[in-house]
Amino acid sequence: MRRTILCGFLLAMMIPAAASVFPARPTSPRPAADKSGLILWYRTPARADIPDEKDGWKNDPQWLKALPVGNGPLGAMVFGDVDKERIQLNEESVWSGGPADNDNPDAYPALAEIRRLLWAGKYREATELTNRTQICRGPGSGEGQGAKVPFGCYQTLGDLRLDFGTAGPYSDYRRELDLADAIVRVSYLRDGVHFRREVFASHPDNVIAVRFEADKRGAISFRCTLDRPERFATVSDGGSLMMTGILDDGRGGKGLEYTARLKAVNEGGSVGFEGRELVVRDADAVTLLLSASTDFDLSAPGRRGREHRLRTLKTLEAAASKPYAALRAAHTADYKNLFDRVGLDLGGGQGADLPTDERLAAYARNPFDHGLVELYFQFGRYLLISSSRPGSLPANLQGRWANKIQTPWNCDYHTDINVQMNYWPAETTNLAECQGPLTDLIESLVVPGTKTARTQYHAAGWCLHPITNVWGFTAPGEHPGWGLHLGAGAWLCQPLWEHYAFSGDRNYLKRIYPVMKGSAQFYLDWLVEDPRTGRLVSGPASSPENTFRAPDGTENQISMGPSHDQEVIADLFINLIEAARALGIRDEFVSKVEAALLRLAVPGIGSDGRLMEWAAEFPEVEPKHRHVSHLFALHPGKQITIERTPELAAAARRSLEAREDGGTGWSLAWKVNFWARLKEGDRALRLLNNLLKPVGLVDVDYVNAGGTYSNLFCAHPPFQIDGNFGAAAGIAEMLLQSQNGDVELLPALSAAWPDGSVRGLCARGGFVVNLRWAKGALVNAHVLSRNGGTCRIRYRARTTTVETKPGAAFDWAGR
Ligand code: FUC
Repeated sequence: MRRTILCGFLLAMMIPAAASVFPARPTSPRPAADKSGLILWYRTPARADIPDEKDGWKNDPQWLKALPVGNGPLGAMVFGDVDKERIQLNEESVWSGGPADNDNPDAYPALAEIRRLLWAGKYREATELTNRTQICRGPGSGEGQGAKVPFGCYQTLGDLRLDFGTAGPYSDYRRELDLADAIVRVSYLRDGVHFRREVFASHPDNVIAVRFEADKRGAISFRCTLDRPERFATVSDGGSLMMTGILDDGRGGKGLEYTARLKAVNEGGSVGFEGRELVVRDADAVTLLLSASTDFDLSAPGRRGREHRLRTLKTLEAAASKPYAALRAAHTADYKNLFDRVGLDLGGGQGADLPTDERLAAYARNPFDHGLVELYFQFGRYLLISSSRPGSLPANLQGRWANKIQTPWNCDYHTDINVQMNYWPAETTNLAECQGPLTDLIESLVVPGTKTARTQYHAAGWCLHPITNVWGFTAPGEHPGWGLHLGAGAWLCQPLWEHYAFSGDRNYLKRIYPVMKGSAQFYLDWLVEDPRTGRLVSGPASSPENTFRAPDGTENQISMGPSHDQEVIADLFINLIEAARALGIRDEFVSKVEAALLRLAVPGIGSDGRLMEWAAEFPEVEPKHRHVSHLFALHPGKQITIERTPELAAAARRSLEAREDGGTGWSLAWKVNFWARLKEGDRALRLLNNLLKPVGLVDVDYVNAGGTYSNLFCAHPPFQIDGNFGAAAGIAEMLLQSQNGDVELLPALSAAWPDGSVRGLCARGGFVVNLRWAKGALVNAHVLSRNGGTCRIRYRARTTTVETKPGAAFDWAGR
């Protein structure tokens, strides 16, 4: 059985205006969505004296207790130990490897035969040929162990280690991460003296600042140094410590160079250097400042050449010339400008009295501490602000925080769900600027992706597969089962379009239109006509990363026209047509895309009522597989909706039921969003609660044990940040949706949150929405229109249309 999923979306719906729209008072009162209790806090330190594993996938229990700070390019994990502090450091471009040519010219000559075999039902033969030909040339990602091959690996910058030379008892210990000002604080009492530390990563000054204070003069003494698990030398250099090194280029040669510099600014006492240690004696207060960089340059040929030695020195000197209070004030003002745009109140409160690790455990027993959901939501926003700023690299698999040399999956950019999910909250939770690095990365893929498209597939335009890195890797992976995801390019174009849909920024649209066009160009060449149906299909292709049992008995991933590819390509084509319309482009190319869109094969509904994952009803080998790629059109796509494609929405629901409510961290987060799109708030919350399940720090059950570590990092496991971002987006999606062309209020409010408010969520069309609800029903919506234009606003079955002026707001009570 087949249903068309496309026409519904293409029809613009006009719904007549209704009454009860009030212009807002000039200064609308803020709903009570401003919480002071946005704090992660703990009664014990993360221990600094237990070494991490240098490589691999095992969790490091102490590191997962530490607390993250970041400013975009720089990140740090603060342990807060008392006698020996450890601050593990990251810089965005500390990547081993280098540019490589992995495109495989053997791919194209085999394509036609693979397609023929697949259509003839000869899956075994097709797979054998695919496995031999549709893969990258050379070592590729090193099967996820890329540290020593050219693909490379995102790595730790190293550690700032402090030794206070103390021992013995202390009391009144507390460490916290305050999301309100993005500062980690540590305090304790020893021998009658109160010691306090503060750590933050300043975006305006591009340094990490570590402040030590005590309520007794001359009480602060320590020795500190910078080190790294490998490839480093630390020396004192004109009043600062300098750690330098050269990373592995994966070919036995010299990779990126890095520099990290540390300076101490003391009040009282003295600062000196002994060997590779910086020594502070008897100070009243001290500020340590750290700057770091590599010679990586995304826009340079070979992606290298940025001056970093002098730049890090200048950055450090500039920061050191400012009083600590000024540095701190600049940091908080800059951070708050982003963070304070959104407030969420789900009626939580009491739980904040418990340390966060205990709170998480208590929530698993009794999930009524809605303040924890507020905290988790805002923590997601905090992490995005901290790992992705204009001009930085995008947030990778661990955001910015990674403590190893060989990090899991190379801590790269996976493009078959993970990097996209990282950016789901950017638009809806009012952090659109933080999306900038993703746009830059995608643009940087066009040149290498054009070569890949040409070499592998003799196709125009650009393409990529399920992984990329900072070096512009666009070839397939080492095995087609996971590595032949050609839907990635279309999927990456979606956040580009969405940025325009939310902002209405035509200059941005002009900038990214060629990127979308290049991707569409590729698919026009790549799609082939299915001889049985006459429809256009993608293939050979996998449905990321799921396996089916083929009619010939083989366990297989490769087929023609899996639903996921068909859906992402449809999404791209639809968005491209809209983009062309918005830019007034009417040319032959757009006509070709329109014609291809109408010929695209669309997902079917199986005999069991589920949305089909493949073009045929293959049984899955792993029915609860973590990827749910064939539901892309439900979320983050928009082609399946309850209103316009009710049968497909019902089929998607069946598929979700069959996948059940478990999964890895990001899989659970995705399911929160799916259920929100199906407008089932309680089910969405159930998934969120599964994600908030505390996860042990030691054992890694990589497949099906997603949850949350005590520092609120998402457990894939191991730690992977996409679930943090996906869940933050999912919570927003429960409260506001706009993919349907209207601004829908409280579409998936859970009965567990009867009273609450949210401030500052964003809807497509440039609308910023504040909501208040009570007893499960909307009390008031306050909508600010950034760009003017028509706002069709909706609550349950009620809809009204408001013509807005730029900068003006209106109130609506849903009646
Ligand atoms: C994809 C997923 C895995 C993991 C990895 C980084 O391969 O299937 O679960 O998230 O990316």
